[in-house]
Amino acid sequence: MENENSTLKRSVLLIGGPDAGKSNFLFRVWMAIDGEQGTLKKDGLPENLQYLREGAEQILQGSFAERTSTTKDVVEKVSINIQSQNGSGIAIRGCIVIPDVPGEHVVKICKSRKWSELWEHAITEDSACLMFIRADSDEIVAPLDWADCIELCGSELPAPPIEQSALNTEQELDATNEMELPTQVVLTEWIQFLRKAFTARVGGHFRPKFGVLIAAWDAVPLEQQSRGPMRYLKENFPMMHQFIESNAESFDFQVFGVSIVAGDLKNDEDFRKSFFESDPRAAGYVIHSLVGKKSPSTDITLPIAWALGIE
Ligand SMILES: Nc1nc2c(ncn2[C@@H]2O[C@H](COP(=O)(O)OP(=O)(O)OP(=O)(O)O)[C@@H](O)[C@H]2O)c(=O)[nH]1
Ligand SMILES: [Mg+2]
Repeated sequence: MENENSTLKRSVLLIGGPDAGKSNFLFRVWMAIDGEQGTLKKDGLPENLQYLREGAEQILQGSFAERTSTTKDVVEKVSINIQSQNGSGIAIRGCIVIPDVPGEHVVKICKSRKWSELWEHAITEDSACLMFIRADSDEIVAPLDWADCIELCGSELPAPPIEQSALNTEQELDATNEMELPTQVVLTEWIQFLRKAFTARVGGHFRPKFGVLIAAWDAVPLEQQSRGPMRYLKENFPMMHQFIESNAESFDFQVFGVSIVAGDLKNDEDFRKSFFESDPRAAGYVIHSLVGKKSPSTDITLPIAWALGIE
């Protein structure tokens, strides 16, 4: 990656429960890569062009793309060839592989506490993780208080009892019980599953990049927006926030706020009108603290570029 024209093959794992904003982010990122508007630019056409185009088309027509589980029952493994330059101006060409997995699958793995083949093979020294939480989603199972967490997880922060030796089949995952786990418990457990898998497959010394994306940042109440995404996490998902704060040696964490079109295409008709009046391909932003202080960026590819080590 440090040599001129160096190539990288990297995978970025999109992780999150149902309705967390993963697919819409992916489609919006493809629009930016395709239109060469951000840090990442396309280098040829991806294999899953149809899937990406259909999703992007829906957004351009003024609706959010549909939830993955309602439209398909297979995991879309998207690979996009990209070119970019790193901070020192060195040209980078590579391929990013992004599985777009229905959120139900992520929850089932947590409940069954068994890893699946898909994730096992996705963990390499070239992978980074982006975990999604969507502000204001009806699918978020409310945060618990500490006492409930301890009762559910057996300790203040849940230990990862995942069985990597016994990989789950999709049928086994389907048979998992229907108990509803709070979203922050699912996500915190997932961070630990991933750590365990990275340690087993790459080594304990490896410190993967791990971005937490608060999707639909436009739906966050204004006074919370002004305090930034890390504070949002602390106020709304305190257990997960504490886990991140106390495990900085295990992962290179960053928290982003992301709005794919800078408003709500579903519920805000005035916004929808203004979306068509301006350039729909240029809408959207990322709130980040990569330069120390909280800043906005119109480069929607930024979290992926960061995860690839390019930003
Ligand atoms: N206001 C607003 N809503 C968003 C944004 N991104 C996503 N949404 C909403 O979130 C819903 C779910 O987004 P998806 O991208 O389908 O979420 P997902 O994580 O892929 O969901 P599954 O496929 O069920 O795992 C969308 O239908 C939109 O209503 C955003 O930037 N702003
Ligand atoms: Mg989806």
